[in-house]
Formats: sequence, structure tokens, C-alpha cells
Amino acid sequence: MRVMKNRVKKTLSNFWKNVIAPKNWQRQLNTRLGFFTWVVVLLVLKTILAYIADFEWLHVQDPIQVVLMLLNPVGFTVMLLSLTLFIKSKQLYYGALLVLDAVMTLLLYLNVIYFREFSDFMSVNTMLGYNTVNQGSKAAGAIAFGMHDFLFWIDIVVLIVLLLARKIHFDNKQVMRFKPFQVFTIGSFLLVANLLVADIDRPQLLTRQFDREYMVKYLGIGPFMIYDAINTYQTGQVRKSATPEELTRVKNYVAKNYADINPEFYGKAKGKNVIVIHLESFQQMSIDRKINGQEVTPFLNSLYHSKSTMAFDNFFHSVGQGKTSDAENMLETSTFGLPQGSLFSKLGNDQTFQAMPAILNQRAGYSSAVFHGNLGTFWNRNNVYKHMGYQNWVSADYFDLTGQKATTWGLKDKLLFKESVPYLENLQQPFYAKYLTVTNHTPFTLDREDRDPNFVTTDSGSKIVDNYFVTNHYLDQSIKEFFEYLKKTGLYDNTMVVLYGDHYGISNTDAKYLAPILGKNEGDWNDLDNANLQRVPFMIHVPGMKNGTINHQYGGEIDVAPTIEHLLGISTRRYIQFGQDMLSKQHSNVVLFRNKDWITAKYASLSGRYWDVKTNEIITKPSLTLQKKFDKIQAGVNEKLAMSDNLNQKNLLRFYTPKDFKAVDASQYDYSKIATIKRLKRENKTLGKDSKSLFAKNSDQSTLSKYVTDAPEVNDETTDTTRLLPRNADDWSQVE
Ligand code: GP9
Ligand code: MN
Repeated sequence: MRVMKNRVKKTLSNFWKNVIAPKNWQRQLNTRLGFFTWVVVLLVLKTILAYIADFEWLHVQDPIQVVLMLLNPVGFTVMLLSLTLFIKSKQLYYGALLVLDAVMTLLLYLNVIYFREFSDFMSVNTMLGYNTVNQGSKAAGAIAFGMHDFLFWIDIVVLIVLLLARKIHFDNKQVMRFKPFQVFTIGSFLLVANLLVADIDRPQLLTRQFDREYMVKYLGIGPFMIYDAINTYQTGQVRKSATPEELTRVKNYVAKNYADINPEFYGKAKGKNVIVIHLESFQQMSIDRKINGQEVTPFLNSLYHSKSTMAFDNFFHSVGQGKTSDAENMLETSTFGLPQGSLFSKLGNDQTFQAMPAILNQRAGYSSAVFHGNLGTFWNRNNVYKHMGYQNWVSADYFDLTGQKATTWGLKDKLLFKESVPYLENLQQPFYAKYLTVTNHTPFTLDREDRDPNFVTTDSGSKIVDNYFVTNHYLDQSIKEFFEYLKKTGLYDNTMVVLYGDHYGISNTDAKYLAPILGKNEGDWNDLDNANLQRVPFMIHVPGMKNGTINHQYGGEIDVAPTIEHLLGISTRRYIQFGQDMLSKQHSNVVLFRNKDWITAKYASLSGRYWDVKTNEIITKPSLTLQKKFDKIQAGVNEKLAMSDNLNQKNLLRFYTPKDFKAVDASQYDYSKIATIKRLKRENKTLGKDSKSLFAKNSDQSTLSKYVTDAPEVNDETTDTTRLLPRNADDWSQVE
């Protein structure tokens, strides 16, 4: 035993003396292979740093996963970088090695930044869509930089400086003939071993396509990106080959899962205007929340408890990387967003939609409009809305966004509601109007002058959390003002207002700071707590209704369209919709998330673990019957998402015309401000006495003067500066 101990000791000390000890460094760095080894080790360490410090340890759950996580960067990095060892030329060798190192570091770092905001990894699609979509955080100055970020770059800088200063000598000798092969083989071997162990621990990792975090945890970030690139290419090919027969399968699936109307509610809001208020980043946990003895959102709370409101307290968002645009897609089409990237951005230029504006228009004569204070191009909305049949798209270039009137995300909500009036009042009734609020958007900054001096927010230790409640409060006030206007003008009595939150505002990274506010222990914060926070409000306010309740049915954004349509007396059986009427007695109780996790009133499956929702505990060893039940739910979830993805990715709706549906002709819409004003005026004029707009009802007088807001910016002069940041710089050409 003692001999063994001594031998180990000796080996270790030799390893230290001859390899690791600083005195060897220069010698190592001066050979090609030594330099290579240093680059590899540093890159591996940086990857592990990102895993641990930024990717939340990849949620590793057991020792095998920890080992895999620590080892997975090694094989791939060795294999990839070893390609440079085959290079003969000195300059080319060092150049190629450093460039590869920098590219890998850049990809890693972009993922770090992306993860901080989205709690997810970048896919090729995200990167490709980056220009037209979500430069959001970058431009908004909301990039979350970390203290340790310099560590990702410092090694490259130091190596280059040392090379230039000739502290490290270029090695003229190419690495010995067989060495490159040897190193490449070792790298490949490690990678294959990694794949094998991953496959044993998590069978069919690739074929079943778990979420991205799983892929990174088991395979590493490099292989994940390559796998993702291949996938992206394949999707393109697949779409080309789609056939009408595939539509039949989706149609049969949808028919089988249709939830019948509930006669108690069917047609209860028939003929009413519909106003959808999209509450940006607003979570259910803010409803009825008191901070320092004060309600965060007193007005929304009053709506929530109103007898004229059907509210839902187990309503979840299911957005993926497309965030707001995914929420909108679910709302308008009752199909899911894509597994990666935003459907709006990736497919929206030529997708066939059978969406709410077109359905409401064709079935019940609704006019339609969207109001939003950000640029029309963001999330590719200027194209998507045309394909959905939206008649009006009132966005940033309609408004004065100068000075303090906008945040970097666009016109402040109080002003948006007010400034929308000249357009809203000119819409023919009934109308379907959607307001996309935006002030309650990360990083939730608000000018002092817009803050309610009487509202004191939390002191949670996280600026994001503290600010969040402040912009929640502002959002609440803006909606209150809007409701007052609706009441004053009489629109209220004839309008059903639907309010819903699009997705979380507090990402999982910050959620633990909420623990004490929600009466929980920060140390016990777990995945189920995070999942529970994905609840967002869903309220349907129908003035005149007397039996509104808080409904505990589990459901989500996918269910909004059929719910609204049935309330309006429009049957949905003929449409391809994956959601179900929330008021139907046949509504399913399973809520699925875009990453194939799911939750019910009793159980949840989150990141590969099962939870007992009631006890807040992990179910490590489910009984056979329970496991069967879980498998069945999971199969249902997978099938639903696969059906929706198949439909969308292959654009199968182009093969289907529902009864009485006229395909939307995107080319008939012109969203420029001038064209819109002209058109609305003309409509009112040609209809004359038959015009059903509020403007006409108000004896051709504007109702704008009836709008009361306490927004301090209303009287501000127009200046030549704006805070709004054009995040789609290359799309400016489309803004008129
Ligand atoms: C942008 C707004 C926010 O116009 O809708 O989008 P998000 O960042 O939440 O996806
Ligand atoms: Mn959003």
C-alpha cells in the first residue's frame, strides 16, 4: 500500500515538475505541439467556465452528467484544432490555430450572452435570423455582461501579444509525420466515447431531439452547433418535398382532438368588438401581488375579480425563442411556434396562415388593426401581418417618438393607447384590434417622471426584479386610462377585452430573487418553481356579463383563438387549430411547453425529471402505472408539437381551404401611414350614414379629446432625438 502511495506521489510530482510547473511553460509554448496543447486546454477551460458560471451548470443531476459535462469539450476541441497540425507553413499554422480558437471563443461567448437573456442556446436559425429579428438586447444596451467575461478573451490576447513580442517563438518544425493523425484520432476517440456514454445515459439523444440544453450537456456546444446546422439544412429540403397527403394526417389529428363548444358560453359576445391587450412580459404572479402593502396592479386586479371577467389562473405561456412573436402566432393561429427560432422571422414571408383577422373578417365582417410602439419590421411583423390578413398595422412610424416619449423599445404604453385613438375610432365596427404593449420589457427601465411616487418597489437584490414591478405598475395605469376612455366613448359596452401575458419577464436566472417576495425560501428554489412562474394572465372581460369567475382550468396561449372565436359564435371545427376552447368541458388538462416539458394540475415533467406538483417534490421512482401515465402524456405532447411543426415547417395549409375561407392575398395591404389614413377616411366617407366607426357615431368628430392620461410627455415638444433603437437596421428599406 505504502509503495503504491509513494509511486503515485512520485508520478504526480514528476508530472508537476516536468509538465505543469511554470518553469516549463515557455519551453512548451515554443513548440508547435506545446502551443497547440495550451490553446486546447485554455479553450476547454473557457467552455467549462461558461457551463458553470453562465449556463447554470447545465442543470446536471448526477455524477455521470458532471463527468460528461467536464469532458465533453475535450474530444471535440482536440479533434477540430488538430486539423491545424497538418499544416506545414509556420505562419499558416499559427494563424489557423488562433483563428479557430477565436471563432470557437466567439461562438461560445455569443451563446453566453444569448443564454443570459433567453436561458437557451443559440441555434443556427437564431444566428441567421439575428439581423432581422432579435438584435434586441444588444441595441437596447440590455446585454447582460458578466464580471468574468474578460476571461473568455484574455488568453487569446496574451498569446498573440507574446507571439508578437517574440516571447513565444514560432516553431519552424512541422509536427512529426504521425503526430497529427495521432492527436486527431485521440480527439475523435474521445468524442465517440462521449457520444456512447451519452447514449447509454440518455438513449436516443439525437433522434428524439431533447431540448438544446440536453444536447449541450451531453455532447458539448460544438457538436450541438454542427448537429443543429445539419438539421437546419434538412428542414429546408423537407419543405420542398411536402405533399397534400401529409395535411390529411394533421387534419385527422386535429379533428380527433377537437373540444366541443360549451353552449353556456357559445356566442355570448357575438357581434362585439374585440380588443386584445398583449401584456408584454407580464406574469400571473404580479396579479393580486402586494408590495410594501400596495397592490402592484390594482386595476388589473379589479378586472381579474370582476363579475364581468372570465379569468384563468392556470394559464401558461408556451413561447420558444420567438418570444413575443411566438405568443402572437399561437394567439392568431392556434399553432405552436417553431422548436428553434421565430416562426414570424423564419417562415413569415410566404407562410399560408388561416389566422384570426381573416377568420373574423370573413365569418363576421370584422375589420382589424394592430397597435404597437416599436418598428413595424421587428419580428418581421410588416410581412407576417399581411399574410394573416391584418388590414392595419399601426407601428412606430405613425407616432411621435422623440425625446422622452419612447423607451428603446418604442412609444411608452400610456402614449400608445392615447395616440392610437385617431385610428381606432375610424375602424368599422365590429373590429378586432390588438395592442402590443412594450414598456414592461426587459430591462424594465422607466423614467423617474413616469413612476408613481406612491409606489415603492421591492429591494430584492436584483435590479431587474425591482424594476419589473415598477413597469408592471405603469402598465396597469396605462390600461386603466384606456378603459376609462372606452367607457367615456361608449365603446366599452360593445367590446370584449381580452388581456393576456405573452411570456415571463423575470428569466430563470433572476427568478430566485423572487423567492422571498413570493414567500419562498431562496435556497429551495427549483425547476418546478420556475415552471410555476410561467403562468401568465388570461382574462376575458365582457361588459354586461354577470357570472364571471376565476377558472382553474389548465391551459395556454394555444387555446386563445378557439376560445375567442366560440365566444363570438364562430365555430372552429373546420380550422386546423391545436388549441381547445378553454371554456369547453372537453378541454385537456395538459399544458405543454415548447421544449416538450409539460405540466398538469398534479404532475410535471421538467428537464427530464418528474415532479409532484402538489408536494413540490421530485418523483424519482414512479410506479409502473404512473410511469405509463407519464409516457402517455409525453407521447401526446410530442405528437401535438410534431403535428404543429410539420404543418408550419412544410407550410401545409397551402394545401387546405376550409369551408368558405378565401385565401389571404398579402399584396392587397399597404401599411404606410399615408395610405392607412387615406383608406380609413375614404371608407368612412363612402359609407356615409352607414359608417359604423366610432368617429361616425360621434357625428364625425374625433374622440381624442376624451382621452385623459397623466403621461407627462403628452405636452413635450417634438425634438430631433429618439431613444427608440432600430434593431432591424437592414430592414429599414421596408419602412415607408
Ligand atoms: C418588440 C416587442 C418585444 O416589438 O414585441 O418582443 P420580445 O423581445 O418580447 O420578443
Ligand atoms: Mn414579449
